[in-house]
Amino acid sequence: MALRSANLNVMVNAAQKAARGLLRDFGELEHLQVSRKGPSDFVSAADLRAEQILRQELKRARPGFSFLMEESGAETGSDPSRRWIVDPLDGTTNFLHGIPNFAISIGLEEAGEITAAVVYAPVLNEMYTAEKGGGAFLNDRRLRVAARTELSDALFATGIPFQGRPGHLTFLNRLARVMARTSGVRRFGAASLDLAAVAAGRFDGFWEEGLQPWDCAAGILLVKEAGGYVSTVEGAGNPVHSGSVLAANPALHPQLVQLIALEPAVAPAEAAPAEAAPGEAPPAS
Ligand code: 2AM
Ligand code: CA
Repeated sequence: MALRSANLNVMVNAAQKAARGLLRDFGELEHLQVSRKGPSDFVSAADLRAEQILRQELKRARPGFSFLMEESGAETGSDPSRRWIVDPLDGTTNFLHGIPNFAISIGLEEAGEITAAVVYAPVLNEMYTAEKGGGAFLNDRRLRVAARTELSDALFATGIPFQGRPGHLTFLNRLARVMARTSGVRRFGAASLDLAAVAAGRFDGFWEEGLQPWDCAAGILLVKEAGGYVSTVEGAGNPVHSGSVLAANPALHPQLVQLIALEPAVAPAEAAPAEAAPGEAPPAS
């Protein structure tokens, strides 16, 4: 295992402490289906409790650092050049539905650059860590992005623009192109873990737009420290604060950028409906 810096230790310890509450709440969820308020209020409360623990722990260890947190927003400390970027529960929808693909994500930004990262998926017992120049790790194992170089062999992850957000048709056109040329596309619903999976070589690449810094700051450092490239979907620019993220190994990164940038040949909405196979519902008309 790599020697962790004092800051990374603070981040790991805070994540482990907050995770205990999340695990307890995740276990409680199944009993809540009949409660009057419903499970989504319960999940919001779980999210807030986790954020409070993270805030407390990080502040106790580093009193002057600033914060950017999903629930409580930005807070400038006595040291404005160092900032924790925190998502207490990435993959909230998964959590709400009893799907264990959720994580705590903590990035440390120093002078505008992400220098340390923790993405912790407590149910999966996966602790991803990285430090600038020090490599990326899953628990004790050093990570390396996948070695595949052909789009046709490659498996990608993405995120679908969520309710109320524009860009669905653009997304569907891009998805159609990537689906047609690659080994497949997955959508797991937690951007921090999608990026961690790129770092681990499980996915060959990932793209998503409309993300917040707390969804992706830590995951981006994981990919870079595992030898991958990360940019915006357009292929240039800083992805952390633009919310547009494209990550892959060095061979596939330019190929994915190019494939996504192509003009649509046929809009998915224009495609002819397929005939129903035996045992399937007929296509809606
Ligand atoms: P969240 O679970 O913390 O909300 C999935 O596409 C990614 O988008 C997740 O990392 C998710 O983080 C983020 N996201 C942000 N706002 C969202 C919303 N309203 N609905 C679904 N996903 C959202
Ligand atoms: Ca999130």
